[in-house]
Amino acid sequence: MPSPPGLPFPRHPFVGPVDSLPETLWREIDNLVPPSLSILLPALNEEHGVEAVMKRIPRSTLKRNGLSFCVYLLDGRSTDRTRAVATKLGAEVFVQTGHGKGSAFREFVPKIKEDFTILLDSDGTYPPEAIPELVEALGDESPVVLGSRLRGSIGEGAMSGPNYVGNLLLSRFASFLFATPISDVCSGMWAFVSDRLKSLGLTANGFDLEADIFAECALRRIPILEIPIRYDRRIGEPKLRLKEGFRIAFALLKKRLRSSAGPTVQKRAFWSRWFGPARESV
Ligand SMILES: Nc1nc2c(ncn2[C@@H]2O[C@H](COP(=O)(O)OP(=O)(O)OP(=O)(O)O)[C@@H](O)[C@H]2O)c(=O)[nH]1
Ligand SMILES: [Mg+2]
Repeated sequence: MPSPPGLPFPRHPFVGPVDSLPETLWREIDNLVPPSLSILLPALNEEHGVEAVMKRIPRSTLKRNGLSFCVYLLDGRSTDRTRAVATKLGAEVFVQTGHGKGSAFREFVPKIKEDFTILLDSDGTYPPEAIPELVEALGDESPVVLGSRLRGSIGEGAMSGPNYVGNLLLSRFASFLFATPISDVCSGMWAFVSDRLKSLGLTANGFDLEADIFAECALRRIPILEIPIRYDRRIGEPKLRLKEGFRIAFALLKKRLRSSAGPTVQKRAFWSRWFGPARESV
């Protein structure tokens, strides 16, 4: 027998008197199961970064908040000690079969068992200390939470001038294209209610992952709550090149055009948003 919506585990097909337990009692039993969190760390040759990030995860705060959690390294077939370091520090390692950050994330999402999910880079740029705040902000009204660097603070040397302008322009472009405001579309720190995450039709393979998450949420009218975060200088070698900015802009445009050529309901919504309500044919 499936559990009622919102309850974390399926009921056992008990027979006899147990089966007739009142609904309220089932709810009380379910409330005793602590909510769970999966912390996803995509990594490609980040042996130093992953160590710093994992050591900074505020384990005692998470436990105090009643969250059970598991750390998963989403490894892009690193050739350094990334997997060994993560395993030593207690992460479960998942090695992707495809190429790119987006593809690693998409391969792993269907395997998520935990109620909530948090995604952050393993290069020490995003603050693991902010995980509890982002997860606490999740709820029915805010199933997706974004850690915004551009509304938060940026450490010295963490983001070059051209990179800052690029992030700002991409965020403005994304907001305009999807008629949905977002301050930092390329941020690598997101939190999700896992079921809502699984419902997104993500298609990104590389660094366009975050733009893809935003586009999918906008198209499905899933609200994104923004929380300002701090962004620090990266540990280790960057993998991102400047041309990725153009690739991300192109991916956003492609997704927007495809969606307006999609099912009739979506098409109507698109045209009526720009040109007023469509006339119904009789
Ligand atoms: N699994 C996996 N992770 C990757 C891959 N490429 C990059 N990553 C990870 O994705 C995260 C973001 O990559 P970065 O190179 O830091 O890119 P960025 O944060 O956009 O740019 P920087 O400003 O250089 O930090 C890092 O934790 C990388 O290790 C990949 O092909 N597979
Ligand atoms: Mg980075």
